[in-house]
Formats: sequence, structure tokens, C-alpha cells
Amino acid sequence: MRARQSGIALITALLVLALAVVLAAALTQDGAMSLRRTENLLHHAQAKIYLQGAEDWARVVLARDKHDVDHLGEAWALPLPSVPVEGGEISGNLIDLQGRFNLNAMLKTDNTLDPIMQQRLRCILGKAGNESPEAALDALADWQDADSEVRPQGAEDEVYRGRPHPYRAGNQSLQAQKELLLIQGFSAEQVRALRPWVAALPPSASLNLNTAPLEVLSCLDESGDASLWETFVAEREKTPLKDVNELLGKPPFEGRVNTQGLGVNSKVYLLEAEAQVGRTRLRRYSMLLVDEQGLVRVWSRFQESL
Ligand SMILES: [Ca+2]
Ligand SMILES: [Ca+2]
Repeated sequence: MRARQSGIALITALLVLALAVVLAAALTQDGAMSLRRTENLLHHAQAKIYLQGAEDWARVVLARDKHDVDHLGEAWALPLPSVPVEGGEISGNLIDLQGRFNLNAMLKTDNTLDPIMQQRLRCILGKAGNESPEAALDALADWQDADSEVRPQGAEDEVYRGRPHPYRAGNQSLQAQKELLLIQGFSAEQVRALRPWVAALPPSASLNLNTAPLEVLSCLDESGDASLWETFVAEREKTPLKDVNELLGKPPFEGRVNTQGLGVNSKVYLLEAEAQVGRTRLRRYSMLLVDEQGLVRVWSRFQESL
């Protein structure tokens, strides 16, 4: 009987010990998790401060620049290489958004498509692999105009209401390039291809001949002949245009390019900055606007964790 009692006591003692070990392990795990959570929060906050620093850097660089002429040899165009900072690193670069075709410069005040802009965008859409650019142009115009009248190949509310996750047509200028994903006739693949070539800018923003990529430039004349523009791109590196009319003074372009909507300077830029602290990686996109007084304002900002 005594042996049985001491056996039960031993089992009870072992059970209590096992319970204590489980509890202690759980507490330690909780502590480690909470420590990790706190560490992540701190890293996140620190990375955000670094991104703010990058944004301030970009604003200073743009404010120091003269914006009568803007070209890729200027200080703003130099990328900020990956710089080590306490606990991680930061990098960034400024992109001239006026080097991209302005999607909001397509509609005239009477809601018809501007033929010059239409021709340019049709050509750019073709380069992005769009096989029905006319339909995409109609849908884009319907998306932007205030009315709900459907153009021949366009789309208004009724089309978008019928989608698995229904929504309405924007009926205003595009706020961001990625809004194209919502518009009929634009596939995700095409929107990705279009990214370096088009932007959603204030309607009056012109296209900067000194910064536009070859794909966009070669859509400025009907021929779409890229070889003429390859020479131009090589030349502009050494001698950027000071005036749009200088382009027409170059023999291959004389009488072939309409200078409507073209310029040699820029007031709208995009900062792409990335900060890494510990396991945290953040990327920020800031659209920066240079106003008439040369002051630089943040127009919009988007941040994502990588
Ligand atoms: Ca400049
Ligand atoms: Ca509409």
C-alpha cells in the first residue's frame, strides 16, 4: 500500500514538473515573439524615417535645379546608390515623369480625342503588344470623359458593373498609371510593359524630348522609325535640346514631327526609394511637383513592404 502511494506521489510530481516545463517554454516563446514583434516595429519605423530622408534629399535636388531645360545629364538624374545607414541601407532614384506620354492629355475640351495624341498613344500601345489599340483608346477616353455615352469600341459603367467585382467608370482624369488595369482593353501584361512609357499627369504636362525613352520618341512621327531617333538619343546626351524647335532644325525631323504637347523641361518627377533595416524592406513612390516658384511639393505617395 505504501509503495503504491509513493508511486502515485512520484507520478503527480512528474506531472507537475512536466506542466511547469510546458508553461516555462510557452512563456519563453511568448517573450521571444513579443521581442521579435517589437524589433520589427522598430525596424519599420526606422526604415520609414530613412525613406523620409530620401524624399527630403529628392526635394532639395529638384529645388536646386533650374527647370528651364531638364535632361539626363543633370544632378537629379543621378541615382542615389545603395548607402549604408545604421542598421541597414537606403537607395533611390528620380525619374522624370514628363519623359512619359501623358495619358491625361488625350481628350480635348469637347471630349473628342486629340488626333495627334491619339496617333502617339496608338503607336505606344502597339509597342506594348496591344492588338486592338483603337478599342483601348475608346475605352480610355470613355473612362476619362464625364458622360456615360459609350464610344464605338469603348466601355462605360454597364461594362464594369458586370465584372465579378463591380465598379464604375472613373469619368475623370487618371490619378495613377496603374488605374489602366481597371480599364477595358488593358491587360496586366500590357500595363506592365507600358509602365516606363506612360504616366497620369496634369493635362497640361508636356512630353520632355530630352528624357523620353526611344520607344516613346519613335512614336512622335507617323513612320515609327526608331533608327532616326537612335541618333537623336545619342546626340541629346552630349547636346540636350534647349528649345523644341531645335528638333525641327534637324534634317530628318523637319516637317515630320508636330511639336504639339512637346517640351524640353519637366515639373513632375517620381522618386523611387528603398530602405532596408534588419528584416524590414520598404519601398516608397513619391510623385513630386515643382511649382512656378521652384518649390517642390509631394503630390502623392505610396509605400509598400517588400
Ligand atoms: Ca534642369
Ligand atoms: Ca465616361
